[in-house]
Amino acid sequence: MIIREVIIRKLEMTMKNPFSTSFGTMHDRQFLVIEVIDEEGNHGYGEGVAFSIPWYTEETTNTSLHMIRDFLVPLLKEKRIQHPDEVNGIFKSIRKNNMAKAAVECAVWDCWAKRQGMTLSEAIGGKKDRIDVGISIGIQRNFHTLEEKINESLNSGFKRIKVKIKPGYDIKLLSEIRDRFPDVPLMADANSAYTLADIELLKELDQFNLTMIEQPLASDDIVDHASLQQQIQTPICLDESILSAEDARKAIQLGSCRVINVKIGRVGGITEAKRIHDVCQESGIPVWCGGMLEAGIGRAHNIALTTLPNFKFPGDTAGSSSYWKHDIISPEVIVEEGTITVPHLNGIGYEVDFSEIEQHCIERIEMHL
Ligand code: OSB
Ligand code: MG
Repeated sequence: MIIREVIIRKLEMTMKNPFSTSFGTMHDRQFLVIEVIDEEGNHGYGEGVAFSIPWYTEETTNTSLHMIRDFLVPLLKEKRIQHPDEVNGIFKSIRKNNMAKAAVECAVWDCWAKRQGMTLSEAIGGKKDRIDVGISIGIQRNFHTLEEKINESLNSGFKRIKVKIKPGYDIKLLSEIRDRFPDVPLMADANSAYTLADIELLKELDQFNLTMIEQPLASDDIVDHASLQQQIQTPICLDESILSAEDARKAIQLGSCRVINVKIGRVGGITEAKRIHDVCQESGIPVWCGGMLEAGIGRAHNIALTTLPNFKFPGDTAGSSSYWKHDIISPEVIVEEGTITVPHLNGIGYEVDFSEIEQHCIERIEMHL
């Protein structure tokens, strides 16, 4: 396969509900849609999941666009790609910028799967026909609204609830949740809001029977997390700290976590996500698929990845209607009784809805290789 054309689109879509974490609130979601076209005329799609502000990692929508246009796409020129796993190596000379790399790599995966007449799940080596889904609920105005959101989510069948915590919005909140929902599978995500100086508070989390605590300490740390894990019972799940399979291996060796959240964008693509899956599986560490408030194309890649066997916990892969009035794929991603049925169409398994894409497109770049 040779990629002959790449179309980069920047989109902006308003979120149905603003999403708040320990680092800020998002109302509008900017993201990239990468379309690749091979020499036979097959099309593949990937989503650039960086936010417009660099508060989750250092990348932004615009840094991704720059990397893709000026460095990554030129590396694909005249490359004969036998298998999409090769893209990871083709991009190796460019450091980090994982979300930019993943956007292009995911488009190549989709294109290749379609060319082979396979679903993306089959191309990746996944086996499940349906996946379990949880929901991540952002920081709310007060406990009452959070309680309503949790009730709604449980009524729609989500298999676990994740809440965001931050200093001053933690112990009291979790104890209120546990009073009201004693048995719900519950986890908390701090997005790096604490340090080891908060050790006494972090120890108190053990009383809430959380399935795990996600990324309590610094986004680039695995050393303090190891020391924290020794002092608490609740399993630590790393998100921001794990950017590669090498990071996963080191974190596991140090005892920094007992679970890893895999996000395709954060780790630079599907190939690296599979490697992390495998490293974790060999060490008996379960993984689950995180989310980046994606639109449908990113969501479709997440669903395919989650069909790998060591994805053992429900993912943050809620359906389109949890985020958007209208998604950019058809049909939209639907969650029924807390599960998503893996689509049967080739590639990502959903049609791209160009009328929606055109409505939200604020920049378009066409590159002929
Ligand atoms: O840490 O997993 C995170 C949203 C934005 C930035 C970081 C995170 C999140 C979520 C929501 O938790 C994931 C989703 O529903 O897509
Ligand atoms: Mg997280």
